[in-house]
Amino acid sequence: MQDPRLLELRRRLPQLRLLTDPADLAYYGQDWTRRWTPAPLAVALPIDIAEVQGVVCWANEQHVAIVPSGGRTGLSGGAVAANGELVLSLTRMQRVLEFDPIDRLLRVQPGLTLEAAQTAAREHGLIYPVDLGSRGSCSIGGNIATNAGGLHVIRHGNTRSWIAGLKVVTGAGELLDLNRGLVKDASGYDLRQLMIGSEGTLGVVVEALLQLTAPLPASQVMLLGLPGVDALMQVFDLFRARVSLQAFEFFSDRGLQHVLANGARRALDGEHAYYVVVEFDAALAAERQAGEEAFGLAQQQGWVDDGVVAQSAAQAAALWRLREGITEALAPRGPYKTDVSVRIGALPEFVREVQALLRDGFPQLEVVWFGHIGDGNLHINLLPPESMGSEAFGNLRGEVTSLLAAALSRHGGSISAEHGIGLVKREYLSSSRSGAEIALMRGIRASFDPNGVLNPGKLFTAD
Ligand code: S2G
Ligand code: ZN
Repeated sequence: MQDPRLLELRRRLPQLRLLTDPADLAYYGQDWTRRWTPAPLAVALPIDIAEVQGVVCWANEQHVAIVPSGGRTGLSGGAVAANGELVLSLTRMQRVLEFDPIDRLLRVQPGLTLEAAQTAAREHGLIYPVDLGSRGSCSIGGNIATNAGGLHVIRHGNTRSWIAGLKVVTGAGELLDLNRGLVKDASGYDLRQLMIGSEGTLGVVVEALLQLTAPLPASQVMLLGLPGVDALMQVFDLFRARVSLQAFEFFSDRGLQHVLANGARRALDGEHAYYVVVEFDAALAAERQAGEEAFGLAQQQGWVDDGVVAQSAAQAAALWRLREGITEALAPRGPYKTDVSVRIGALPEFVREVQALLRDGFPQLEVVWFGHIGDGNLHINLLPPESMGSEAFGNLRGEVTSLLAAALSRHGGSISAEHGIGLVKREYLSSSRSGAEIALMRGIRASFDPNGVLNPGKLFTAD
């Protein structure tokens, strides 16, 4: 460790764990995007808020960029350190600090995994209702930085609905204690909400107050096979009107084929254009009956060709694996992943339009559709043919994204629904946000991080 800047950091914070071993730099310098060669200056693993503040103050004086880092499960490059930044990993700060039974608040450190937070909530007979497939490795701090959504947004909303308070260290090194668990506070701008989804560019999350809630009632899970995209919306509208939805997730037959090839068991005979996993409240016999009536009505209308109702928790889990297993099943093919949103009502027209554009423009790419119908959020994953080299596919990625961005602009949609902008989509930010909005966002960023040390190059093009 000869870099004088690191020697200065070591002098200031003699207890700070600081890694410079090449293997550590590689491990901590990347997230799930795998498109950039990790090349951080070093990795700092603070143990408390004081060390975080010390590192940020050092970074301002030494003009070193910082990449805040949690579980590094991001899909937009938000936690990538490829330009000599210092990775500020919060993984050593992963304790549950306190539970308040009256406010039903869990005070946690940012490095706590989502799964550990869910477990801690259950120990108090409550739930923390955000849920993602990456629950075992994603961190609460990272969920907050990207306003993570996941599988139950239709019932519980995104992460921002469940953060009752936040402690953050700003880019200037100030410690802010935001909202402090208040249900109501009309004393000016809600800086807590501004922080949520800011992708580590406004502040480093160093503590969070998670709002817990009563567990969901017993549920029923169905897998339905649908003939086409219009049926998707008809079935969604029908079930939404008749049962209390907990989740409504869809995937295309191509998605199912990959999950089956990856070892999942087929649950429905025949081939269907789309599949839906629908989960709804079913504690009462009347609720179960309403679900079965909805299923029967959808079949009568020709919106559902076939379906299966899970008869046990194990079978429900097996049906969910068909949806949750898509990311893992596609990973070996190095897909180009997208995460777009349009208004729910615009989905059928948007899907048809983009399907035609992709079919006509990129017939060589395999297209897998899946996502969260109830949130208007689609994950279109594009797989290159085995014969296509990474450079050729890289060029196509840009063309596909430009096509998608133009289609989204026509539908008033967003280039990023839940994964964030990070590095992957910063060139396309203007397809979803106006010049005036981007200028205001840059101004806000300059207020919280006057020297631009926090995650420079993320969210915005050249700072
Ligand atoms: C999902 C996970 C990441 C992906 O499964 O809902 O957000 O696009 C995605 O594979
Ligand atoms: Zn998703």
